[in-house]
Amino acid sequence: MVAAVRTEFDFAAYLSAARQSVELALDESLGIEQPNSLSEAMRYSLLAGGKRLRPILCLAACQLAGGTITAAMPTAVAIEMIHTMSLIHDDLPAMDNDDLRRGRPTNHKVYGEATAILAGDALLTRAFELVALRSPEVPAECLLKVIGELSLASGAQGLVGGQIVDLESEGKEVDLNTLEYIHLHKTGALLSASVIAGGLIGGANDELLKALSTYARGIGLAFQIIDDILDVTASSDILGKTAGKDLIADKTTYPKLLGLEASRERADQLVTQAKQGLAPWEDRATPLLALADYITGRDR
Ligand code: GRG
Repeated sequence: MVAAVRTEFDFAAYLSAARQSVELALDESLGIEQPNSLSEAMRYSLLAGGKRLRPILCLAACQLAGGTITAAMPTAVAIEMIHTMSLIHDDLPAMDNDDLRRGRPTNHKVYGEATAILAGDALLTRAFELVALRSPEVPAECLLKVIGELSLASGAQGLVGGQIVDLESEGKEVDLNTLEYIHLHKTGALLSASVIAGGLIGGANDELLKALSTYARGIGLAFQIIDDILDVTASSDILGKTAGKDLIADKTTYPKLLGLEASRERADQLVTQAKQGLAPWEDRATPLLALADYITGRDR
């Protein structure tokens, strides 16, 4: 009798290959358009590196559901465009007023505020164009659902809603509910939409969509709790973030509200639950399980 051979999953190789294909697709998604200044500003931020977590989650969820990388790639690229747009606008003087992003001058520092706003607007609208008009392999009915998910995740019930509550909370002590609202909307919404959109394109049934949604919510929140922990522990560098850089006094964090130990436990619990939900899909869920550990720094 021949025993089934379970091949070891090489996450580093998986991540590197996924990133490479996403980078290529991102590069190809923007032509040299007129006016040139707008095109340059869009490319500057879209191709500025970054971990590409959202597109990779989208591709992995699509594959878990039984779909192909090619079918999901336009949506994966669209999601990174929405993410990039939100970073460009977040960095503006009217919002976080940041000079640096991913180790380079922010978009408005290089191109000026007006162009940065417009580059963000153009990336956001291009994202929806990609899904609606450049996903030939995906049935229109499915694309409509994907567009719905991305709209909800971007707007007042998603990123924009999280951002406004965050801005309004500046300098104030907020409670756990408000903190969680901010994180679930600013970060969780697009991470969830990435996984759900991938699942939809791959043909996931309701049971899988529900598990994917729980998975994404858990890792999204855990990602933020760990980010908060790093802000106060200054002990390591995780996911490219320099730890301990801002012990910002007026910012409410999980460790401030719950204490360090309880925050760590909460993050751990969320990741464990997120992963458990995908257990019925066994080996097919391996990339998403490994991504959960990577995103929440549990793989090091
Ligand atoms: C989307 C219509 C629309 C408007 C945007 C400005 C704004 C409204 C929202 C701000 C959202 C924001 C900046 C959320 C932070 C999300 C976050 C965790 C960013 C860091 O994500 P990583 O670690 O970054 O994946 P990289 O650089 O790796 O891509």
